[in-house]
Amino acid sequence: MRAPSSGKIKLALAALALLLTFARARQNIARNRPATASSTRFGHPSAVVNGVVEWGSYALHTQADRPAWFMVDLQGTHRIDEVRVYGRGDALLNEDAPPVPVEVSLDAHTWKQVGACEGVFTQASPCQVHAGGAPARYVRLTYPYLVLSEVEVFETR
Ligand SMILES: [Ca+2]
Repeated sequence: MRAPSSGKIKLALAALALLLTFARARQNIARNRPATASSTRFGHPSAVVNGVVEWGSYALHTQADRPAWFMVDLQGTHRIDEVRVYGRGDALLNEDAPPVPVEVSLDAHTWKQVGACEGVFTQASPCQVHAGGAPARYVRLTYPYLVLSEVEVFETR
């Protein structure tokens, strides 16, 4: 039996590394989950979890409900590692305004704030809130009004 060439070994190792990268890639558990909002001026809440950043635009613009809220139902309890929030692409949501609290809940009644989007966050530089493994079925953002492109949720491993 002939030993495999070093080229074949390198190719096999590269393929293995690629497989491991995909296996370890974090899955956005909010994608295509049921999403609701306090109101809709433009767009639709479902577009905030459609897996697409609406570059130069946005997915949902609520009314100025003071506070407006957006919520996604993960349809099961997960330990939340990170919530990532992509703002609007045509302007800034929170140029000089208070932070956007990020809350989690098991029942959509009792909420726990796990962090907040502070300062300016955009499509190219989304807000990243680390939730420390907090158990949650629901994730909610509140603000005087909301204009969002995408919300991603990642669980701990
Ligand atoms: Ca989107």
